[in-house]
Amino acid sequence: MTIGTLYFIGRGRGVRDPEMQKFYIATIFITTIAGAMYLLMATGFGLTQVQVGNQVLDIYWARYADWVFTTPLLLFDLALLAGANRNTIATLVGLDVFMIVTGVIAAFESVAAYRILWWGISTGALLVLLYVLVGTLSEQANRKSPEVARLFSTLRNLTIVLWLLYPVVWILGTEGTIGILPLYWETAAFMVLDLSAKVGFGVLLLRSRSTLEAATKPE
Ligand code: RET
Repeated sequence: MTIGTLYFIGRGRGVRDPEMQKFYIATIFITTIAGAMYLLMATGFGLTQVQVGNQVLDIYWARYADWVFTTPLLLFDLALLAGANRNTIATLVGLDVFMIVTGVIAAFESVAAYRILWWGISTGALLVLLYVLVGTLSEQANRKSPEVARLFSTLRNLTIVLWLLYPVVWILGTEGTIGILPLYWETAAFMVLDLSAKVGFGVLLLRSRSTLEAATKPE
């Protein structure tokens, strides 16, 4: 995450246009926040325990602290690229924060059945969010130049695939209480997802300055 941050700072050097700077600011914050939250998890502070029946679950709460800030920033990047209006951005960010907060409730709930219930509510919000991404936001992106529309659809598809895997890892992992995926493998899976959804996403987004320039120009 830190290497990603430094790389994004490097890419952003010399960008003077305030509209274009938004992409760099958002993307740099994404990996900076994630780096800090991973440090928190590595040093043990980001971990807590929740008792569910006679099971004690290890919950990395720092994950949620990361996601509640970084996922809106990722959506902001996508919305900026698509040239979305404020209402669309507010809808996406609102759904996203709702998804993460209900995910937090799922993680801290001590009745196993209610954990699954909140997981379902959170997953429902994710599906609606992805629907807005595929519908409204894609429509807006298609009004942009072909290169912008192409970059948008690449990043949108990456987002759809990766984001859908989070609830799957969660329910199969320790949080889901079925324990198909032990904590070690769950942690590894989230790490790969986080790196791809943040650093991979950022590398693709900030790869071409001319595409970002085209995205910030009015249609
Ligand atoms: C939780 C659990 C409850 C159900 C759902 C979840 C979704 C999480 C998502 C996280 C995305 C994180 C990203 C991080 C940074 O790159 C909270 C796991 C639906 C979609 C993209």
